[in-house]
Amino acid sequence: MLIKPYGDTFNDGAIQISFSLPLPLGEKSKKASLELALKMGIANPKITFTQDLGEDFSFFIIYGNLSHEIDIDSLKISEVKEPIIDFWDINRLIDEKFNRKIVIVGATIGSDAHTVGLDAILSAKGYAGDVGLERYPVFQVHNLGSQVLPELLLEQIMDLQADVVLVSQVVTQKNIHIHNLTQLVELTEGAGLRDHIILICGGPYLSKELALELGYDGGFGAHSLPSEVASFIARRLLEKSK
Ligand code: B12
Repeated sequence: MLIKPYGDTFNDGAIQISFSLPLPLGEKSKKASLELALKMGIANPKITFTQDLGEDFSFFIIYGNLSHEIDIDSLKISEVKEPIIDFWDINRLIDEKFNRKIVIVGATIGSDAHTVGLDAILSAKGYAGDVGLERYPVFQVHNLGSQVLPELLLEQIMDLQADVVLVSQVVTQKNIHIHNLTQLVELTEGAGLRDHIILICGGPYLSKELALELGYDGGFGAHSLPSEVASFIARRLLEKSK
């Protein structure tokens, strides 16, 4: 089945896009924005908003009709969500198996200062009505905050004897997240720790596939819930202890 976005009438392809150009606002940059829209397959492009950003940059919002369509039957979805384990079951299962608290260390690594996502997963308050990992009696959570260099995180992993390490990467400009995440894996491998910890990364532009590719046990993207992460940790811990 072929589908298109729609606005006024079904399958009219109506979309709105926005972008900035490295040109001052003027007739040339307006023409360039329309030409770019046409090249993107947007028919009848109209400029609905412009702004001079100063220093020879300009901003455009363009409305038009997308000519591309997508065959939804050809799409293969590989990310199947793992089932959630109930809060009380997680605490019971871990307590029965390990009879101690599981040490979780979390940080935002590199120069990344975005803490809201990591806090959403770790803090007792949680996210979207879902309690965070600090609320689970079987977890002992150490939230190291933001801008933790991978080398320092490694030290903390060793000092705190972490079972689980959660790292957040929100900034992906110039692939800085790939660099930071790879460095952390290499450091844990170098220290002979990789097989002893569960390493998880998260952030709005991360996926499970990318996480596995980079050598992580799991990866969580936009809108992840603490209960999904807690369930993943519980399942992984139990599998590893078999
Ligand atoms: C708030 C914010 C800031 C605040 C951060 C304050 C703080 N203490 O966190 C401040 C003002 C400091 C900031 C600064 C910058 N920001 Co900013 N920021 C945002 C903003 C508006 C919201 C982010 C947020 O809080 N989301 C809410 C949380 C709950 O969502 P989340 O992060 O996705 O987290 C969820 C999941 O991703 C996941 N998750 C996240 N981490 C983890 C970790 C683990 C282990 C797990 C399991 C799950 C998980 O679970 C969370 C809950 O579902 C976004 C734009 C946007 N609307 O998203 C830009 C945004 C993230 N920022 C951006 C940029 C570029 C910057 C700056 C570079 C800007 C600049 N030129 O100075 C600086 C960078 C500073 C630095 N050194 O990192 C870009 C990033 C683009 C990119 N892909 O690289 C964005 C997307 C804005 C944009 N559209 O350009 N920012």
